[in-house]
Amino acid sequence: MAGQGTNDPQFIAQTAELLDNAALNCTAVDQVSQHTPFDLDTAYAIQKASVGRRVARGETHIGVKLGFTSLAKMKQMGVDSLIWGPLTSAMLRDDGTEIDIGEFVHPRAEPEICFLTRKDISNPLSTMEACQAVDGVAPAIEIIDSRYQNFKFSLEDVVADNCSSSGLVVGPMSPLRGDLSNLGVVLMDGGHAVEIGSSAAVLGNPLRAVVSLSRLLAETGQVLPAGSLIMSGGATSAHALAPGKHISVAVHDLGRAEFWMV
Ligand code: OOG
Ligand code: MG
Repeated sequence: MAGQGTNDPQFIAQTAELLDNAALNCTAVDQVSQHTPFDLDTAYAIQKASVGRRVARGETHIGVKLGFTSLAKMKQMGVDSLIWGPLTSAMLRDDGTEIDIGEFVHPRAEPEICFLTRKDISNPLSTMEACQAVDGVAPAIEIIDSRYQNFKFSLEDVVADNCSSSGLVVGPMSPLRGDLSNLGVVLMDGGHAVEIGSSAAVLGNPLRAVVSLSRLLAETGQVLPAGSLIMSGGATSAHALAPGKHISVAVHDLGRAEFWMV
């Protein structure tokens, strides 16, 4: 959808600042596209500018996340296309740590599968090549936090808001062995299962997230350096967080990751 904001450098810079400040101040803002429509390319330009502001503050790139790789997530948020965005050093939290809810607007947790890359990725990979490009795989929890009121957005809005990226907790990395295509995934809140699914929910096999990402990198002429993390996308709907919650994810064969929200 083209619109007033499309390709307007001033609109791109201002919107990046608005969304970056909303994240810094933990305040929600109006959906940008409702005031000023803009297209998807412009949304990625805003994302790039807002991540650039993080980098200017000293954060470094640690990898990439994919979003809406499962039907559960697409249905929950009412969108239907895969999205992607950079992850930065400030987002990565230790497994088992306490995380302060005061750093977020209205955070939610998602059970994910995370990959660590062994090689630079810049060309389209087959599934076999994706296996060779990956050094390890881990159970992970993504903390998403939309900077928009009520977690309501269009596809363009959420891309501009760096795909709601906010935090990630990555469990122990294992070498890639065996089939990842149908591993049980459980998201627990206080030890009780609140979301139950399978790694199959993520594009039929989470390794396809690496394949999809390799195509996006090739299309946009970017290189994802070796040693990067790839978050393959929530396997189930996201779960709302509150202080006092102990959140954990268990993925069959891969183990667990957890944090305490305080
Ligand atoms: C956008 C982020 C989606 C996923 O794993 O599908 C995402 C959102 O739902 O706010 O991280
Ligand atoms: Mg996610």
